[in-house]
Amino acid sequence: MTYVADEIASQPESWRRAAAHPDLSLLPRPRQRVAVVGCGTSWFMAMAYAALREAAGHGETDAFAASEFPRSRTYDRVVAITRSGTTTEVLALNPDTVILGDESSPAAGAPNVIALPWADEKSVVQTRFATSALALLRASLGENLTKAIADAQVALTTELPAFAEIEEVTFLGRGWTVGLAHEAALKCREAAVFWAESYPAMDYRHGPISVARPGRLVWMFGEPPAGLADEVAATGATFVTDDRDPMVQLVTAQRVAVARAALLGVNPDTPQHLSRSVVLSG
Ligand code: F1P
Repeated sequence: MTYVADEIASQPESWRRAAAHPDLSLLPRPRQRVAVVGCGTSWFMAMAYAALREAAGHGETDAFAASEFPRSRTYDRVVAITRSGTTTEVLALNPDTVILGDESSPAAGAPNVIALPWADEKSVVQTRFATSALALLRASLGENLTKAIADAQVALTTELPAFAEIEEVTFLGRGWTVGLAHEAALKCREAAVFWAESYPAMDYRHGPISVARPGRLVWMFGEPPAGLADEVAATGATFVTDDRDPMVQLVTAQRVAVARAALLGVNPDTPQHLSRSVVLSG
């Protein structure tokens, strides 16, 4: 068993704890104008939350890679998602609110800290912390995650689709699931050195569909746009989707990444060229 496999398996219980977090009141209030920032996986969770918060009518919410934050803009609140609490670009923004894994890190000095120490991970690649942060954020918007948590438990042991012959995967999303699609593709690249792309589903038609062909997979998180399944099928690529909660679909994608790593003889706990936290010097 790898660390990452253990962490994937502990997600349902971690989501349950996150959804009942006592510090949800530290998050921005409705109508506040909010920027949510992070790096890598944490940025993709920020994207998902921003889309959900705005769609729920809680106010304008933008997501940025911390390195690309537009400093000329004014926000009521800047929320950072960071597992390590040491990522250089995140700390440079002095966020007022931090959703944090490691409570002993510099980010714990922010004015509002929502800590999920139980969701912190040994792995370099993130699974449990990221999805638990998103579970917390979804709960803060009033979502009931009971069914998603039960379905995630089932998803941990469901037989995986036979992807051994697949040479490439493209993940697609719409609205808040665009961030999940980016995260699923990153998991394949990080954990398995397995090439995967990701796009907003409607934009997939505007170019990326050109590389669809037999032996390649197109995997939609959430409800597909009308006609897309047929358009992909016509290319010979395999179109995959289901009606489970998209965070549950992500659990399956995480397991596929780990299974793919095993198939390729790659250790998902030691991704090449990547460290647990990217700390820049100078
Ligand atoms: C985020 C990050 C990711 C990277 C890897 C390690 O750090 O550096 O960018 O993909 O998973 O973590 P953090 O700010 O959430 O600790």
